[in-house]
Amino acid sequence: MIPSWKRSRALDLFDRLDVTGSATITEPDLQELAEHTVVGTKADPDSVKAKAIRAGYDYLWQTVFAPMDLNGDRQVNLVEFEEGLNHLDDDSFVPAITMIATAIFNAYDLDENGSLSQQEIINWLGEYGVSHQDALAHVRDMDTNRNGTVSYKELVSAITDYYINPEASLDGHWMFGPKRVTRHEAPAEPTLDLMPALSPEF
Ligand SMILES: [Ca+2]
Ligand SMILES: [Ca+2]
Ligand SMILES: [Ca+2]
Repeated sequence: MIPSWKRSRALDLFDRLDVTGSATITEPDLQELAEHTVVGTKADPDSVKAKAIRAGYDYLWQTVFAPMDLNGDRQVNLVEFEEGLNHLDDDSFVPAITMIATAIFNAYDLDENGSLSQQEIINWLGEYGVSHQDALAHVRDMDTNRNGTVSYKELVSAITDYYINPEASLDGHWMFGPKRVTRHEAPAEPTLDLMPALSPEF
């Protein structure tokens, strides 16, 4: 059972998933997200890698979002979404997220060496409008064994942790779009805080 979701996280995710701006999440939203990801990988649209990405988002729709549609209009509105999130269980969510993470990992591991280098991650997140600096910060977040690259295991645990652990500080939302607020942004008011932008625990 996934612990209850913070409303702010739920709202942010809803917004990212609703790419068509219809105030509902629909199958075409997921298809558009898949296509955006395919374009980002620069993989041949007919390649096995591209098909795996589409299959991941399709599976996510079928197993996670379609069941949230309580009134059967093939759209998940915000009320249905929040209700659905709070009844989500690992059995449906984790396999779907893992499937997409696997597809993304394979598509962006361009040299197929089984890990994502800093440059491969910069290529990937750059497609979502994530800055070079933020992409490097993501690498540091995900690279838990600090060997300078992100393994498949590190990637999947970064993504699943974000959704399953409400206290997780890791940002897993880039699967669904650009990072919007970063911890590197300058404070609104000048302060005397002289701490470095990256805290040592990262
Ligand atoms: Ca509905
Ligand atoms: Ca690689
Ligand atoms: Ca690593």
